[in-house]
Amino acid sequence: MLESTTAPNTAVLVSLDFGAPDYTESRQEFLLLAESAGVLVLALVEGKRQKPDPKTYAGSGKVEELAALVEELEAPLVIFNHDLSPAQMRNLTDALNTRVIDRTMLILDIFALRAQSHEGKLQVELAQLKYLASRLSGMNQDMGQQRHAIGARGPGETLLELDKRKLDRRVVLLNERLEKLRKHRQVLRKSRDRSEVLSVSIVGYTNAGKSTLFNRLTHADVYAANQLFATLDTTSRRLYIEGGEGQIVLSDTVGFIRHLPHGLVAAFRSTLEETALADLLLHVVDANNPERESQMDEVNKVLEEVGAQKIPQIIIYNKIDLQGMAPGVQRDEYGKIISINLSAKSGEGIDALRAALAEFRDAPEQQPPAIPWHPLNN
Ligand SMILES: Nc1nc2c(ncn2[C@@H]2O[C@H](COP(=O)(O)OP(=O)(O)OP(=O)(O)O)[C@@H](O)[C@H]2O)c(=O)[nH]1
Ligand SMILES: [Mg+2]
Repeated sequence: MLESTTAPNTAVLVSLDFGAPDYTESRQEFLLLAESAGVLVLALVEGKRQKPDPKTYAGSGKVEELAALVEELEAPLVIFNHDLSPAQMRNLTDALNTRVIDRTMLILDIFALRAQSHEGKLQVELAQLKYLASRLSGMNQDMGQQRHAIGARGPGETLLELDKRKLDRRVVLLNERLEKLRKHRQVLRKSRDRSEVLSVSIVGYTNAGKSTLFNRLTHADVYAANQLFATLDTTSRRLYIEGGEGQIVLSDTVGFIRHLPHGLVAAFRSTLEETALADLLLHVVDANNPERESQMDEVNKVLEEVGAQKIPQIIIYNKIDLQGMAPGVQRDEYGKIISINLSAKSGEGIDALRAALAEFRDAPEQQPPAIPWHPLNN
């Protein structure tokens, strides 16, 4: 609901360091998440702790510091880079005397902002309802008046008026609608299978450059931006590659992130299932990101959750223009393509990728995929 963000949202951000090795990256990611949600950051408050305080997460000293800052800056919102329990949320709301949201709510909000398709909107609403239902008690009572505020988009504004039964009914209804869409998708997929199309899905961490690569390959014009979760809906396009008979359909998908809210994975199951049914995955990695290894692990973890861990993968090391890396293909000792260095932005290395796709299309049996692949002439 982009139209609901007329006034800029300002907030104080809170990020606590519990000694995790990826803390710096997580903090950077948090800032980008806030920016992606359209938040104007008034201040970033940091601190070190051994473990979360059960009552207020941040501990009483930090909460005092925060309260003073919130008052001084007249901050209408505080966002935590962590997941808060309903009790913590309630205690913090009381102590800070302002609205408080956690990382999951922030991500859900970005999703609500970005959902374009009917299915995407239903999925986001379902995830929001499930999440908020478990946390009704932690919500600030004035949320009803803050309809345009971050964290209150989507079903948030009407939630407090709904009793639990109505809420459950809505969840059942949403599930039914999504199930119908899923069946429809299956029918489409069957006809696509019959027409012997090679389906290739672009997957990867958010902001890795998936949509830029998709546009580069298909000459499409899907939204690509330096934002987290710029893409929410799966887009598919036919890809023409010279030589060979079989057709290729390429899909751009939603990006993954560490600590992806659990309900979100469930809500996006049907879209992600599409990924799980692909013949080949192009796993796009921001080669320039110091956390690229852990980002790849995170992506593979989600792929496993949706049953896509056995699909052949080509790793795409993207953004080589930023590092001055050479474009090219890396193969293993059997000649199987492991990874390709390229720049979706400048186009360097794209020819190598097109050649790799043609190779996979025309001689899939020469690749040693983890699961038996159905040759096109099967
Ligand atoms: N320098 C450089 N920047 C790139 C390259 N590819 C993508 N980008 C930039 O990276 C940012 C993210 O690109 P997207 O294509 O939107 O990334 P995405 O993986 O689709 O992101 P989400 O949809 O948000 O998950 C944009 O600012 C792109 O311009 C590249 O090869 N080189
Ligand atoms: Mg994208």
